[in-house]
Amino acid sequence: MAEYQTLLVEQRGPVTLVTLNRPEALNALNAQLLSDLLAAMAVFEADATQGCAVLTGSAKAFAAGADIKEMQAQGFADMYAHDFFAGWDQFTRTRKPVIAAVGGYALGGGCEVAMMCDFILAADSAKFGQPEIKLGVTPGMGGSQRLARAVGKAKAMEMCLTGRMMDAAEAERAGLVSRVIPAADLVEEAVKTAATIAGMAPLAILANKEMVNYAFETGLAAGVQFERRLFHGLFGSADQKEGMTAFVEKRSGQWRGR
Ligand code: CO8
Repeated sequence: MAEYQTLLVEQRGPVTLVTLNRPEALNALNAQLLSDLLAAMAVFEADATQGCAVLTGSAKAFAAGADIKEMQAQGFADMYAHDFFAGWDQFTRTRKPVIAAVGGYALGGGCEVAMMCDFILAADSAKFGQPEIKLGVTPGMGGSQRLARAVGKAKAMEMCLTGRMMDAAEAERAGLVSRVIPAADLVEEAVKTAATIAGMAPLAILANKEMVNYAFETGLAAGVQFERRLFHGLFGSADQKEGMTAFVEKRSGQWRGR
């Protein structure tokens, strides 16, 4: 496996486990971390043995935000000319599923990266927040948009305007996270969930992810049409024949990814 300055990456069977590893800065997101993560995601995407990834941090922090020390001295011209952090858009274009396993702080950019993943599993210790207002700025990696879509206007607005944190139980009630897990079991449960996904037919994994994401990009009628066309398309795959035949024959499907 490749070595990264800011990440630990391991393969657990069909699951790529990516651990953010800047403990000295509570996994604050800097340019090196973005570059490492995009490189690790490219390897994950290209490896046909890997079906799902888990992105996690430490018990104390998933990530405490974008690196404030890296941004502190930058002016508008620097940020705009270099389109600061636009590379994170590339992370959201990962076609295979990525689960965020969040323990401890997911603040600012940390919360935003968790929301860029396909769903969030939270440790009971997790804390989510968009505290940028306390720094005189706003979310800058999609937080205002994804949080509002996830939890609705009232909570998103309150969190952005006050910077207050949401604990795991509130985040689950609000729909920000899919499940809350005892902190000690978080990573194992996330890897187990990822392995379940990775055991599905590869084309169906891509199609399911693509169509659920489409729900956030378009209106209902266009979304339903998009879903139906992808559904129809899968009837051109060997794995649809295999999956339905396996059901009738009362056995597990043997997927070919085509
Ligand atoms: N950036 C840089 N360093 C950080 C960050 C950060 N976001 N968070 C923590 N650290 C560092 C601290 O400076 C400290 O370093 P040192 O030991 O050298 O002083 C070390 O990590 C440990 O942190 P603390 O001592 O503060 O630990 P505590 O347990 O006392 O507190 C907290 C933990 C509450 C998480 C606290 O560290 C904190 O409030 N961190 C900042 C949270 C924050 O404001 N996040 C938002 C950042 S802005 C942002 O994310 C904008 C995203 C959009 C950018 C997109 C541009 C297009």
